[in-house]
Amino acid sequence: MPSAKDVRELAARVRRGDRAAAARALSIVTEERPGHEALAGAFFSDHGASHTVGLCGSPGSGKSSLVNRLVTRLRAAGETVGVLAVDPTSAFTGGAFLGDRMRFQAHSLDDGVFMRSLATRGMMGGLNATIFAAIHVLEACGFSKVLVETVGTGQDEVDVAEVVDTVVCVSAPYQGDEFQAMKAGTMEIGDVFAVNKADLPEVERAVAMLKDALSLNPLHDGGWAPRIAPVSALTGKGVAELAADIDAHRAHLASSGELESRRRRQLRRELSLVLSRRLYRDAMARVTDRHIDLLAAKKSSPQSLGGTLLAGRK
Ligand SMILES: Nc1nc2c(ncn2[C@@H]2O[C@H](COP(=O)(O)OP(=O)(O)O)[C@@H](O)[C@H]2O)c(=O)[nH]1
Ligand SMILES: [Mg+2]
Repeated sequence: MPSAKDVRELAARVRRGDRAAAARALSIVTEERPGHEALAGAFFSDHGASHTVGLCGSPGSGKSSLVNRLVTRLRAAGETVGVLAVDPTSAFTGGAFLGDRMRFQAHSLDDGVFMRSLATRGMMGGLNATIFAAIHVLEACGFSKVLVETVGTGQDEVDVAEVVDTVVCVSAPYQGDEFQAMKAGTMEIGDVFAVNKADLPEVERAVAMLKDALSLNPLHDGGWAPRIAPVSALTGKGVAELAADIDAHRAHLASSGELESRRRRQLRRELSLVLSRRLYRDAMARVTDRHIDLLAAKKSSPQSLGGTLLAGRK
């Protein structure tokens, strides 16, 4: 168990921009190693320091390839970028194209970029409760943008829209993704819809279908009309426009007052996750054989005992 002093020192190193310290802090909070709660608590005050952007979509839609391209673009615009990929499959091998791999290598040598794959237990490409602390570590480390790549299955413990400021839904033609998107409820959460692989034919049809589907949706809170961005991570075409749409959404959040409500929603969710874990753990720690005896003898019910245990009574 790290001491309070260890936690303070590690947090201070991360705040000075120390990448090795950030990597260590990320491992502790995402793998829930001893001391993770104290450490996550130490980073909490950095909530809101970065513009957080989630990229979600089916495996194979090209999220990692797009992240690679976006990082290049953001760096050229003077931003620093932290990336968390919750990706059970490809992680950051850099993608299939030679260009992808070269870009990835360039990023790994760049001090203004930090990429970390969180292919940890129980995460099938969806987010879990540790994502908030992981983001705060990168915020503390000073990155102006934090990108979160996640499949977003709709059945995750945590929904990407509860976690980030801007949600980018990534789809690609030929995947039937247009339909999937509508089914999984991503139509409601996307602020920007990136239709990737625009170098392939069929992209126009995919864009038209998305437009149709979106026209049925009311505007988002604060009056934002979701944007559709055809893009090719292969050729780079449309990446600048996609980056501009992401920034336009951020500007809209600030000017409409919606940023504050999204951030409050993030805080509420983060608190609820901490509460549910703690309540469960604390109540379970009070369970003894005597409780099971009561249940076996039908002298109590799990519902009634549950209430007693939650109230802290034995
Ligand atoms: N033609 C084409 N292929 C792409 C494009 N972007 C990604 N791909 C390919 O699609 C596959 C999946 O890409 P990846 O970035 O790993 O997708 P992810 O699973 O969503 O992260 C890889 O073989 C990529 O090379 C694109 O813009 N055009
Ligand atoms: Mg990926």
